[in-house]
Amino acid sequence: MDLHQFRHSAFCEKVRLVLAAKGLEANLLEVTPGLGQIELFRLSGQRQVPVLVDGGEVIADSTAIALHLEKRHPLPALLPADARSRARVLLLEDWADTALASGARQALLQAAAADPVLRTALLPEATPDPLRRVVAALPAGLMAPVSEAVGEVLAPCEARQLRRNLEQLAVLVADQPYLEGDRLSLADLAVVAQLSLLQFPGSAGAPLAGRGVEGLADHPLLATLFSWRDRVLAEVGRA
Ligand SMILES: N[C@@H](CCC(=O)N[C@@H](CS)C(=O)NCC(=O)O)C(=O)O
Repeated sequence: MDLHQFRHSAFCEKVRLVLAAKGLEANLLEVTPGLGQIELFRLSGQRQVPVLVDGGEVIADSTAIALHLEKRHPLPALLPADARSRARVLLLEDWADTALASGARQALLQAAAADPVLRTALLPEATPDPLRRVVAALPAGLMAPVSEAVGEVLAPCEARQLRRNLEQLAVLVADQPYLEGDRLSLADLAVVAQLSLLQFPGSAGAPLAGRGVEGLADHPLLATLFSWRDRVLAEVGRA
């Protein structure tokens, strides 16, 4: 299998986690933003990552990929057999992929505008060194209005709602190992993937590991949530 990806995309991380949970391996092919996406369009009919090529099948979208893998490799199951439980998993997964994903992405971009280490580490692998240096040297005062202009800033009420939702998640995992039922599911993996944008796990390597969005990555009420995230990563062998 080939996984066309962006290294730092949470949706690609979600697929990598599904592969890891099922003990599967895929060649990770880094897509160059822009030019590489034209190739991706030729391959899949759309330009977003992740795209999985499995034999003759080309599958775009992290949920479609997860469902494809679940069908091809049913064990260990990431979707419960019970219909109600499965419905809760799919609803949670969709919440993680939409509201949580959008809040986490905007919060990270906002944090990166203020943190030169964060924003250079997030640049695509192929970024030439001179451009990296230019990006690192951009003053935060210049970055903020650009982020605002392209709508990539969380309004204070959205930032508050993101924090509250994360606090609710922390309550859910404080005394149970999984978001739904008594085994790992797609809901856990979808949430874990997005949480990695807010506080980068050890596997992100230096200088990203442990860094993240100030006020969330270091929020005392969210410590349980990030420990749960690390435990889930360890369970799929990604600690
Ligand atoms: N619903 C899609 C979302 C995928 C997505 O948003 N991918 C982003 C990277 S995180 C992307 O490819 N962005 C590039 C673009 O839109 O041009 C999924 O679950 O896979």
